[in-house]
Amino acid sequence: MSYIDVLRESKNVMTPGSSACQGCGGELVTRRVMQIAGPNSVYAVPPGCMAGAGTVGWNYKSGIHAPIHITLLDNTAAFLTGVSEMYQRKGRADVNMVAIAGDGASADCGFQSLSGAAERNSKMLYVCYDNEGYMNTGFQRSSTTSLGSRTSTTPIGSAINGKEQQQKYLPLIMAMHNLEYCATASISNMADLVKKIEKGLEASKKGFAYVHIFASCPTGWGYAPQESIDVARRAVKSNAFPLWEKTRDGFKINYDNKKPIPVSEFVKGITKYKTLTEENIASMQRNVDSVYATLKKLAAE
Ligand SMILES: Cc1ncc(C[n+]2csc(CCOP(=O)(O)OP(=O)(O)O)c2C)c(N)n1
Ligand code: SF4
Ligand SMILES: [Mg+2]
Repeated sequence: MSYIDVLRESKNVMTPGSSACQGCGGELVTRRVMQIAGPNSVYAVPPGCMAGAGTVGWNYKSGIHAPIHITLLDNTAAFLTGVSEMYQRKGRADVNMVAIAGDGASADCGFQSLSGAAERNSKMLYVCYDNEGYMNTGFQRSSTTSLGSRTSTTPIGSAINGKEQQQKYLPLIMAMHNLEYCATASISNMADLVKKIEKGLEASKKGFAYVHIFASCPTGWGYAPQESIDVARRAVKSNAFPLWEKTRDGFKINYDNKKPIPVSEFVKGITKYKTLTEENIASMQRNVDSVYATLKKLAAE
């Protein structure tokens, strides 16, 4: 079935009229993941934009047509492990266990819980929507925020010029947990994203599945809402966000970029990168090339 058919024939578990900003990448991720996993699922969503905008909805008039829990920021995977265990014991392995968590809740605050559940191979699909920051509380930097980004805790001024560190590459760290399934996806490549959520759900019946999704944020990053998909596409095309997956058969690059566009093309027009120096861009390019070279080697093995 084509991905259009999958989406057309599935129920929209998230009601229309969420209170996310226009053009929100995280909202698109949440809506699509829930559409594919469906209502026969238990969802766990930690505090963040998607808990606020998607789960609670607008004036309590919209929300999610499925059981959903707002976990703590730092315990999503541990919480869902308990729920998953209970459903197995009750003979309800048919119910999908799905976490939809931000980068802060996954790479920083909730990392211990995430890593623990992954190592135990707990049966669930864990989706991280990565908007590179703590957006819901005022755009603070997270460990996945990229170098040079302007955030509320890494401002642009005389003392510092945006974030001073390179971003943590969480998907590869997760792949090293010997998971049933691990992948990256982007809101710009929907056919690939749908396939990966389907594979992740299938793998979650055997153990832990992880999908890390690029989910650009117009409000926090500073670009027009209608540009979200284009920003995400440029991230993929420049290898700033490469698309790959790791199954039990090994690594595979799903979008092999023969002629990547330079990182300078990706960052163009995005306010959070407004004051990147040439040195910043060169450093980002080296980091991007180095991660991609590592992925190529892993995929060749
Ligand atoms: C332990 C703890 N610290 C801080 C908070 C406040 N808080 C709520 S949502 C949030 C941001 C979460 O960021 P992320 O997971 O990336 O999701 P996003 O807001 O970007 O969607 C923070 C810091 C909290 N709920 N719990
Ligand atoms: S601040 Fe960003 S992540 Fe949060 S709802 Fe708005 S666009 Fe989405
Ligand atoms: Mg975030």
